Amino acid sequence: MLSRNTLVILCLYCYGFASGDPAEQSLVLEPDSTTSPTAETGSTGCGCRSPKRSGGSADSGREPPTAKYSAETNQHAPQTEGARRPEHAGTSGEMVLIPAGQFLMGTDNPGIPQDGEGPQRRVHLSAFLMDIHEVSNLDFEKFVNATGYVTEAEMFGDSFVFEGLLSETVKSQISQAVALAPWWLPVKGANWKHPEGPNSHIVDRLDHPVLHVSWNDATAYCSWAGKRLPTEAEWEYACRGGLQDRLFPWGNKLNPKGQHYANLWQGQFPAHNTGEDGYVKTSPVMSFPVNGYGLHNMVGNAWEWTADWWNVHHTTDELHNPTGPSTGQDRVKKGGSYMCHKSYCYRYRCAARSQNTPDSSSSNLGFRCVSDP
Ligand SMILES: [Ca+2]
Ligand SMILES: [Ca+2]
Repeated sequence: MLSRNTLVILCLYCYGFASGDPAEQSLVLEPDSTTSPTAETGSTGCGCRSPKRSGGSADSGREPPTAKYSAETNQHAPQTEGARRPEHAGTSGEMVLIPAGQFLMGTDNPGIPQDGEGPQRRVHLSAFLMDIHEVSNLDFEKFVNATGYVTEAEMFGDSFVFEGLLSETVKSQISQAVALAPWWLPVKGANWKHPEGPNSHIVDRLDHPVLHVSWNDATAYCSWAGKRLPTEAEWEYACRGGLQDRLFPWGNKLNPKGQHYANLWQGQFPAHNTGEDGYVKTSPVMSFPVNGYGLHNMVGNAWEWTADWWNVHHTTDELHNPTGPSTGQDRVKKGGSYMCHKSYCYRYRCAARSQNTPDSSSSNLGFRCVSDP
């Protein structure tokens, strides 16, 4: 049986978190060894200090999609498209070929240096296939129906949920919180089928990313589907969509021509999310414009597990198909989520990264799979 009560990272939504077996659950905050307190300029103490770059430099020159992505247009968008198109939502769902090539992984201008975003180094990759969207609730439901799989959150009996998603009734039943990230609450009965606890359901969001899945759960799903989790290098290469040295999958401007390209947080975190991009929670996995490789939501919406162990020190040697450290305690996750705001968690960049223990789960963490062609 896996033990996951060993780690609760300093800033849960930025870094990682774990809840323990109810019988022995104790949320213990540990100093984040990867974070230098002196590097903090914000008040969060979570390693999410404001980045050095404004992200306003020249964009890629790639033609932006013509559709305007805003709260208004997204509310009228076919938000159940993924759920109504089983060819995209099942385990035989659409994948896209990511061509073999080389790219510059990481950055020499890290927004969050202690995360090990740098140094920039050249990486060569073989071609691979990647899911065009995050694994949806409907995808995961097919897996569970076919195999009887029980997720770790279900076995442990709880998972972490962002306070802003919870009803007053649920919140009133919770006495624990995480001191330095009080917006994360351990909710009994929260799991992929009940994202905000027992009284919540996924029936109205089958085309949204599955949440509350651990790295172990994600690995099990991908294996069942004849796929695997992407390495961090594969994920980042795919995120960049063929562009070189850009912040985001579409370029350097967060909102080109005033349009939203990802499901992030607008407003003041954690008190107020304006939902200017159309969503205050997750969005359908097929929402927002695709990047140059045809991939949706590589940044934002749900964080995505990768196969690699976490490490913040990287060689500058040119590597071919790197698979990360051979051992570790945490696994790498990429892309940020709908909870990311520049002031607290500037991690919705391709070079950004964070980590969780492999048995952790939460209301903003999902995954997608890759396979070899
Ligand atoms: Ca949003
Ligand atoms: Ca994502």
